[in-house]
Amino acid sequence: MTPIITAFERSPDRGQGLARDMRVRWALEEVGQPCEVRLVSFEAMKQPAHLALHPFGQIPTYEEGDLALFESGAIVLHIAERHAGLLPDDANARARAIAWMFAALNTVEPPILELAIAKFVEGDKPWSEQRLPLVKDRIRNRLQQLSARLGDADWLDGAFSAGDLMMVHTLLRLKPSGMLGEFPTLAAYVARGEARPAYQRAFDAQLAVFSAAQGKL
Ligand code: GTB
Repeated sequence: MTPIITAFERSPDRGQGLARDMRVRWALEEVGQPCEVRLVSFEAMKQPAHLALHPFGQIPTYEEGDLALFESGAIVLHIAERHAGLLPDDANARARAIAWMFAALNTVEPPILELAIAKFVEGDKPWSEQRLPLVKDRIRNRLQQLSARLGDADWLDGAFSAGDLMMVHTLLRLKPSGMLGEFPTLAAYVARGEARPAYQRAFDAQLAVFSAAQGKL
């Protein structure tokens, strides 16, 4: 059964692949599973039909037969558990790969999201200039720790896994800030992720949506 995912009709990132449908698209490409994509506007996301799929009125969602899922982490884990290619067979290595997925979402992503909020939501507040360096230092702390753990390995724990997919996509959100460049080990790690053919196919697919929407303007 071909799964259906949702994505922005017009992504605010202008097709840079930073929205979270990209993680799901990438995971599906890695395992060779085609999908249908239903595009939703910001308005439609807040309507009952979409809220029935996603209680917080966001993308991405994932439908497959009777199953409806939300949360990019849960969706990628579901894909990784049902198809070969994103989780190791060995039970302990599998558990560690899943731990890296959680680390991306619960430990590395929160300070990165704080930066987006500090810049785009709180940027006009009088205290914003004082807060920004603190937020950036919290990110640097995490990046330093992650960089030390990765060392000169290609991936976080053996072969590429769903943990790397989630971590690379989380780090990509930092690209516009230039902060990744301060950590060459992580910049190279992200570049390795981006160089994967599955990433490229997923990136091109989401960019095509943005380009088509631009054409309709
Ligand atoms: N925890 C959820 C998950 O991982 O699935 C978070 C989902 C989420 O934040 N979805 C966002 C959304 O639907 C899109 S991805 N927002 C609409 C709303 O809340 O009304 C977040 C995102 C948005 C924009 C950029 N960008 O422009 O760079 C990057 C990431």
